[in-house]
Amino acid sequence: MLGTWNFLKKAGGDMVADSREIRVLHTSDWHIGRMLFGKKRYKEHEAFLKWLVTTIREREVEVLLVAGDIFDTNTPSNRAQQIYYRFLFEVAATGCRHVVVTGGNHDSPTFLNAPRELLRALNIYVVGSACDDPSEEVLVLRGLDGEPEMVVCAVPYLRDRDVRQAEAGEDSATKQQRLLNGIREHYEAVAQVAETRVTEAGRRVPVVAMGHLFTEGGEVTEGDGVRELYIGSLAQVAPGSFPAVFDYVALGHLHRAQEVKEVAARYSGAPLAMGFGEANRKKSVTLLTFANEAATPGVELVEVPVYQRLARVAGGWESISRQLSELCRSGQSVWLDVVYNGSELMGDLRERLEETVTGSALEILRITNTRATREMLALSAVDETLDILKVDDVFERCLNANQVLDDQREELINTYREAVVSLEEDDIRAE
Ligand SMILES: [Mn+2]
Repeated sequence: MLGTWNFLKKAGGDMVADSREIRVLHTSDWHIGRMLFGKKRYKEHEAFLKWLVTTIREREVEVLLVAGDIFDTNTPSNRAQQIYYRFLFEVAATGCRHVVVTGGNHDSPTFLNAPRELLRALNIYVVGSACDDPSEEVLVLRGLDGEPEMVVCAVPYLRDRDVRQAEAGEDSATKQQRLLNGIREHYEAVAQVAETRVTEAGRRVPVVAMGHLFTEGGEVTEGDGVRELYIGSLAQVAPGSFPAVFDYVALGHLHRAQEVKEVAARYSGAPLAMGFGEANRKKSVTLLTFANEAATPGVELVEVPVYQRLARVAGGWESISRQLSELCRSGQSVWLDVVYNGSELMGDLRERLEETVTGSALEILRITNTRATREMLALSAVDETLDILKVDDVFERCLNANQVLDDQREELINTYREAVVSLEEDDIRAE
């Protein structure tokens, strides 16, 4: 189906100037291939992308922007790849004329970029990683008549090495400040190219930038896979860093849908709940309408259906068993996170829970027995939780709880630190 603008343009020349309108759908953070406590989520991704194709058709979307974290890992499984390519194939058959995909911190830039020439033939543009020449990130989208209809600055996740020269001996605050300066300069460079493209177009066309980054004041949720990355980090971009030429900035990286204060920028949020902390949060994609000469687009959040219900059940045993019975009666398939925090020390918690849900559509993915954890770690204060302890503290509590002798500790601590460092390196590689 043709978009309004093109339809009218075909219908009669005079109407064009007053009726130009372009509909853009902004989404991000699909994380195809992501698991939740060992459960695969392919079915949810398939259902979401099927729904997305239908939504693109029904809402007559002309431009689709996917702002990073298409995949959950830099080595997507065959099934994850199949889901992605099938979606691109299906979307290419709709009225959506342009698809822009940028890399996120979870994506492999080389993996995303590999088929870019082929995808280009389907009007799918892929920018997996930052380009040396900023003009390569600036796309001029053209209507069916060949005239420019929108300029997109397809900026992917900017890695340290993309924007900053490492210098010996710099401390972490300096390093982060340089990274932020580098990000700002990168956006200024693409904005400059975008302005030139608008001038060349000879009339006002919307300029939309993309990004995969953390802006100051952004909100994250426990267990959503983002918060943990930024503990103790200063690497948050000030919203004022975005050049004024951008009519809208389509962001990814934060998994909660939100607007950025002071500027026309939004996070579309992840379409699936990323963890149990998001169990009751509504998920959406962002539908933008750029009408006539108006600089700021109309924004509508289109709610994504829930394909797998998640629930967190917390409390003492009485409360947990009551909540579970209610969920059982609903007959719905529910994945559960059970947090036992009753006063009674319950050694057979797992058995009791399994017994309660047997034969129902409920499935328990995680059980936390805070009482037992507290005892094991010998937490000194009642309000001391794992969240506020550093990794080294946790291990020290563990050594204490197991009454490990002093002369054995040094070697154990060293081994533990090696394990932690290698995990962190895996995370860096996963970026
Ligand atoms: Mn993400």
